[in-house]
Amino acid sequence: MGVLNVTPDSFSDGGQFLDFDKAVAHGLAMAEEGADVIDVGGESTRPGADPVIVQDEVDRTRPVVAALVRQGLKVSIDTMKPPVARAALDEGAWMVNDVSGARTPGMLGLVAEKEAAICLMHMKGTPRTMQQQPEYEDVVQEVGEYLKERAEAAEAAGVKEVWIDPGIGFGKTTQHNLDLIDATDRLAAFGWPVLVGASRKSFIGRITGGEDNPAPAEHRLEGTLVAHLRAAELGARMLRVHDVAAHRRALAMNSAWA
Ligand code: HH2
Repeated sequence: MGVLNVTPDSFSDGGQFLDFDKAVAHGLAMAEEGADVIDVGGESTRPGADPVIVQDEVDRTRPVVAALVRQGLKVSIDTMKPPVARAALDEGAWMVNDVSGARTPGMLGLVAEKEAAICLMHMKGTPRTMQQQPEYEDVVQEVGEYLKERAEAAEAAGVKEVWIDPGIGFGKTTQHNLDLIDATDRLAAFGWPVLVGASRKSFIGRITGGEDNPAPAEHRLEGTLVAHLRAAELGARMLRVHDVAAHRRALAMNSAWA
């Protein structure tokens, strides 16, 4: 899954694809590089990000989704807001990728009605507050129980294709992120396909550059690849990535031993 942020403020590529033509060109380029799905988002969820009003988010994402669907691409819409999801689904999007686990009333019913897929992600708190000293008794247990509860709610609402995602970096310390990636097999054992998104996230910068001198987003590719290959080995079925070509090469090499 290639990341396409149509936002001014995403943490690693904010502002690069706010322009319609640039966004569509980047989506097509990622598909060319081997992305099976393009994840279009119109609101940054980086720690501390300000919420975006609904109409702005629709205006940013809808034309891009429509253009990519017209080109034959499989598109997901990264949103927590049912009206934004509806606009994208009306344009032919395949999946709603909801970082809040589809807790907004009406979201699950909408996805069921449109016969779309959903990705349910775990987040502790909101993007504004989530990195303020997150604590868990047992992070894997807690995230697993949450995802199971949300996936069962989605199925009860009539959604036919459900994906789950531990939400790397969403209300988690470095150690929580490492533990969750290492527990991909335990999450996969629930039976729903698992999506993992560690791409360029700040814990990778802290590990590879050090706590005092974290590596900036543009120097996090190697760390991202190692984290994602580990998740893939443990059963992740989709990886949400900014650097598609590098991931295709790394995955091809990794599978040479299979
Ligand atoms: N991470 C981000 C956004 N959406 N969706 C899923 N399912 N899983 C993730 O891990 C995930 C996600 C954050 O990354 P990015 O889109 O690059 O940044 P921003 O939220 O600042 O736009």
